[in-house]
Amino acid sequence: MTGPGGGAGRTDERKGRDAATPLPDAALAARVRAGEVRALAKAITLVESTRPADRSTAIGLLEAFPAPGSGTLRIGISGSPGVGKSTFIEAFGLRAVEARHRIAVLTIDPSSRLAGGSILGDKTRMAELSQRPEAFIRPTPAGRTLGGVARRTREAIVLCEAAGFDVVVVETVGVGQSETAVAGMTDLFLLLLAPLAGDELQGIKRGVMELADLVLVNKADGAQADAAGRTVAEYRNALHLMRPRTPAWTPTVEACSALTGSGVEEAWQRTLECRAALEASGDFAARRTAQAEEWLREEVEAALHERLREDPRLEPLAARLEDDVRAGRIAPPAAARRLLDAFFARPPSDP
Ligand SMILES: Nc1nc2c(ncn2[C@@H]2O[C@H](COP(=O)(O)OP(=O)(O)O)[C@@H](O)[C@H]2O)c(=O)[nH]1
Ligand SMILES: [Mg+2]
Repeated sequence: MTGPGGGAGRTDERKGRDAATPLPDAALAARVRAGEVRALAKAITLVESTRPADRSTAIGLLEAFPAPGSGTLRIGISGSPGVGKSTFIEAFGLRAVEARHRIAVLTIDPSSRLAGGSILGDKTRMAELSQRPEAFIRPTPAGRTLGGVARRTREAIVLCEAAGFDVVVVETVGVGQSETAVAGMTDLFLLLLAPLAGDELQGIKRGVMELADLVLVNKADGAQADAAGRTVAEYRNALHLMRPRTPAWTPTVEACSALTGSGVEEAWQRTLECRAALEASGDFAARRTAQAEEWLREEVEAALHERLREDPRLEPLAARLEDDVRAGRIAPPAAARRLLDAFFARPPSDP
């Protein structure tokens, strides 16, 4: 698929150029579909771009993949910074590759604004995996808003799948609402925890536990091995009291060590079992449908918001209304209504 020929890609590219209305994204789509990793990286850069002109091209590109991801598995992995997510994904990913999967890893770190730090860290944590031709590792720079990150990550997932990566892992730091966002765009959610120091359950929010299909207590090695065992027991008890996401699958809690590799095979097996159970019950298809619906809703809301914000004809009115709100001359809801009325009375023409 990724062979030097890239034959299919080149043919399509030529076809695209000969067509009456040659689209630059048609060529790119063909190269993505041919599994060209450089084209995939370029496509993801395109969908991440905040330039309005790039957005149109990105949408054109995504139109090539309207029904993404049949036969693929999207795994969300979350946990506190330093719990060992990247180290775990290295071991887990190599196991997936061994089972002849092609794995893409998208890392989101909403806590780091600066590109660089965590990205370099991830590359070194996934040193072996990142060298494998069957793996693709891509850090997602933190956007201005979590919603923005999630939107682009959905698009990156689709592009990875189109390029033939049948396992897509989305790694996110467990802060704020990032777990909920990631659980909403993946099929299966894996929560990584650290061994407990005392008897107290960690400050893990109940809502996050309820999202988890698999819970792994990492760093079950050396001096922390015993604590990890106790932690597993505690979380098993805690999970008993919660309602599982679906009757088809009872979330599992197990210990592992991403560093030594112990428990990683079990985690891979549990992943396959979970997938099989969700597929048999219809939950897998239902989660995919929910992902698409949620994506559509998010996209409508976000795109509407963007258009409103970027419409130059609204600027004078918006500035005036902001002044009026600041001066207490108009109530904010009334000002918002006036702005929206003006926007919808004069819809921006499509470029
Ligand atoms: N002892 C031990 N250390 C680990 C394990 N997994 C990760 N670490 C270490 O924990 C630190 C953070 O790991 P990293 O994978 O970057 O965590 P992330 O922030 O969750 O992605 C690194 O120094 C790892 O070597 C493990 O299973 N056992
Ligand atoms: Mg990491």
